[in-house]
Amino acid sequence: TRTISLHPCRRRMLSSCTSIEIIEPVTSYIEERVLVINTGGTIGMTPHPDGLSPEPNAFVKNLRKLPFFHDEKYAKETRLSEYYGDETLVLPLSKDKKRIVYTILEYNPLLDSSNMTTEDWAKIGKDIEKNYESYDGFVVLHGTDTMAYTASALSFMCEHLGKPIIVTGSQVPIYEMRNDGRDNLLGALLIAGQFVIPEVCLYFYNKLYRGNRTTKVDTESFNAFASPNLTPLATAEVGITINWDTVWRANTTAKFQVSPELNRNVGLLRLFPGITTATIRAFLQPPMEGVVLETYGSGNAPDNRDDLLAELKEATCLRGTVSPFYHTGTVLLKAGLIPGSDMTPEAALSKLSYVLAKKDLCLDAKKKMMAQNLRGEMSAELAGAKLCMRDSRFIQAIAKFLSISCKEELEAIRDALTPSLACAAAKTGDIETLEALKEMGSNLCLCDYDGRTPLHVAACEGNHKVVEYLLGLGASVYAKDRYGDTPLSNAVRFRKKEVVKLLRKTGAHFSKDELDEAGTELCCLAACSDLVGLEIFRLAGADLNKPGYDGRTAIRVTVFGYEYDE
Ligand code: ASN
Repeated sequence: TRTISLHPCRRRMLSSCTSIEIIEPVTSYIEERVLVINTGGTIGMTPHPDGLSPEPNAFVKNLRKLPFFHDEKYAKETRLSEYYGDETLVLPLSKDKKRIVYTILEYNPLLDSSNMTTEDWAKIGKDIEKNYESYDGFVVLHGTDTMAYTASALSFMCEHLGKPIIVTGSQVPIYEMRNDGRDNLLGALLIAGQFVIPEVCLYFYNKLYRGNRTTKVDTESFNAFASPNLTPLATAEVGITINWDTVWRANTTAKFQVSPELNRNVGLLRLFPGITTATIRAFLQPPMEGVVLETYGSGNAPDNRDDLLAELKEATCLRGTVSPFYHTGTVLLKAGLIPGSDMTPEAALSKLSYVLAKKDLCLDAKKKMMAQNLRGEMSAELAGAKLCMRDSRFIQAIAKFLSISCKEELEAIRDALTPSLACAAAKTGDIETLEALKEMGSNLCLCDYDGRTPLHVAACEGNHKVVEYLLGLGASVYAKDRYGDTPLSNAVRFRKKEVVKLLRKTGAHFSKDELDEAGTELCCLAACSDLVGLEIFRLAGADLNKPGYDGRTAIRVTVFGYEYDE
């Protein structure tokens, strides 16, 4: 006998058939279904007198002959074609014991991606929507020339996405002996079928990228794409490693839908030295409704060109990678342009096209939407330390809530939150939480908004164990809060004798000012016969013979009292 985790109808069909030969012993198969939408591109092209062009009705037939793309034996045993049709193939069993059953939907005509338009993007989107519930993942075969545009556009059109959509293709047709098409298609199928990455991705040369972060950088190399501002979501080397910290998750409970309307009255204008006002004016003429402006450096434009700025002020544009370090950068902000953060031009343009097509939004709402991070296409302006997030459910939950898109942002959020959390844990003596924060990659020596470190707090509380734990992690006994207090001065003030001893053992000491001022403090303690207080000061390194503000020492006050001298 053997168990096959199949679609119930197919299982019924198989069980009613007595002629199936049972070859393998008890095995449990999980079938994952992937829809491959073949739009064209080099991957399926063959040579023609005028150069390479797409070959219709050949792709499935050819894949069927390749054993690593189709397990004929399994297909026969499970009567795959009978159930799903001739366009459906099945990969050999994956390392994780999964069967990826994929169906190829071939477009007619197949296109070189240079011929693609927004209508083609909408068609892909609609086909995914139509088939969304029947498949676990989607692969879109596409030419490389405009692949980054399509991947970006799909990422915006697909709202509340919960399944992987992976766009791929190749530099060399799959039919040639040396080609990159086989690896790219196989990698995309394996990822789409086995991992729930709810993003529109681009897979190329062993790397899975967030689609709206990519750009084509090479026409000669198999390594044709780059994601300049975001690390890959996954790498497929000996094993497939998913970088789950970076994977984008829609912050929503809404159902998947495709919004296929796109506004075509958008443009991409690259500034260049000496660009004329006439060029800009002509470019901004109706029917143009939105322009992505590619600027210099970190978002700079000439600040001595009032003519140019006046033209831009008239328009509503989106600025490319921007940080207003220079005066030449702030002039554009003042002209009313929306900063585009680190978006690629492809992502900025398709986002603009998507946002401008929203009929129910006013211009202000559209502007706001342009500045928002909708699908992880841009990074929030947060500095991030280079630490690994590993497995923090708490930070993940916050990230999800805030719609954080990348590892750097997660790290920045963690670094902003954990000092306060660690201080709170130190207050309650909760070493377990401190340990969990440390596991997350947090630095427990960092201070909160008041400059207070967990060691300051633990010292106030006199929690010997926590102090010991923090010192063991390298917490500094010299850290000063905004009031200039060290953990030692805190421990003295709160009369935590054992902690004072421990801190002193670790090298803590009073500052020169504290030593100078200690005389008066000691006299006060002596006047109240506070022996414990005096002892703590002594342990902290104070000189009991130090005179107070009026020249008297604590010993003198103890022996004679204040009244005596008066
Ligand atoms: N011209 C082809 C295309 O974009 C290039 C390719 O796929 N490598 O369709």
